Amino acid sequence: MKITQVKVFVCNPGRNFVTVKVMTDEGIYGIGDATLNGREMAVVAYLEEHVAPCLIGRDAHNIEDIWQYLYRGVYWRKGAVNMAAIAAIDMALWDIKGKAANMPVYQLLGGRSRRGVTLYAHASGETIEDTLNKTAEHIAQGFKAVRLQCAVPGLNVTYGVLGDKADYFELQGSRPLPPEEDWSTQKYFNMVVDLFKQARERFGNDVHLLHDVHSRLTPIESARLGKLLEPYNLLFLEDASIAENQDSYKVIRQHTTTPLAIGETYNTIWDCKNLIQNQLIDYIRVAATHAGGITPLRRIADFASVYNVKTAPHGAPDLSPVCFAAHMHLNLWAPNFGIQEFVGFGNEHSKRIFKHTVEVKDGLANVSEAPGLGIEFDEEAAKEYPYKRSYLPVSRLEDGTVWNW
Ligand code: KDG
Ligand code: MG
Repeated sequence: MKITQVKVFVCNPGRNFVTVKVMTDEGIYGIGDATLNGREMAVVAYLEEHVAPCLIGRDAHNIEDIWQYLYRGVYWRKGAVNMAAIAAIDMALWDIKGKAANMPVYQLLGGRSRRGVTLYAHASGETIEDTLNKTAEHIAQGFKAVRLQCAVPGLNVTYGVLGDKADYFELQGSRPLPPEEDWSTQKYFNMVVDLFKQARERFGNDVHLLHDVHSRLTPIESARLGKLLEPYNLLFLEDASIAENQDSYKVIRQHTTTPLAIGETYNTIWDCKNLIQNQLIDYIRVAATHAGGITPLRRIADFASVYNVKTAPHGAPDLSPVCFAAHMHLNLWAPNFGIQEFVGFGNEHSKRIFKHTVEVKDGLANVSEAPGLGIEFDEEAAKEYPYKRSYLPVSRLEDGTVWNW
């Protein structure tokens, strides 16, 4: 089965998405996600100029060989742009193989390890009360796990908290240059411990609670936060500190038993190797779109299982429904799957373009038995929503220093 064409699409039904369609001479095609938030067009150019020409005529069944060829053959290994491009091709090839075999991808990976995929929902509020009310709504819908984020009083905006500023944060195209946000660790600490104290008082101990620090703390600050949150029994504390220096997580780990999660910005197994093998984390959050596709995520999951580290794939709104479908198949298979982040399936515009087959009931997600990834991409509908340049925000301390250490 020969690859005949690689098509690349960019659309913005509320967020920019880069989607790849790999065509073959047998009429079967596959779909992949190559979205890199804030740098979308770099991936488009990389795919069109440098990846697509190398694939024409290759056997679409040789997923592993094509992955190795693109990863090792390039000389300039790794990198977010490169790995997002490889990821999309890899997902599309798994989609093709599933369609050729007439099986969903999870069957090709080794079959089902669980009844369904446990999700965690997002509750983000302008005040603690607002956040807790949103948490209550998710619990009422049947979710067993909720991530709590709350605006920090005294800061202009708080990263990851949409609140009533949904247009500003959620709908891309309103950020043609990076917005700048204040950060104060002191003000954040004043809020965050109270948030979880009140959450446990209101919801008891059965529901799983999670929190994302978005890497705003130094390692010793993270250690302190982990300790302060111990009484509230989090499922995990995410991205407490940046771990470019992977050893820095030893500082956090030696002080707290709050479980730690990291990995959404990682591109390869090498980025998380020390964290996993030294058991400095409990959950690895690599995404299929940013770490090179299904093939390397399977490898990372197996490696992590040796060290009792679970998988918890990134599931923010800037990962397209194609990536979510890829995660669903990995999650159904991986023996050491932990939990999947879930923010819904996008707005009505997005649903016109991406026709997925995932079902969510009582906080548990399942795919249909459709072959491949079980998702369709409507090229014509996508054309109605053109790309809009858009950036993620930059964080500064109150004295103006660029932050996010
Ligand atoms: O593009 C950046 C977002 O994906 C990220 O900020 C979301 O941290 C995030 C999460 O855990 O969903
Ligand atoms: Mg995160």
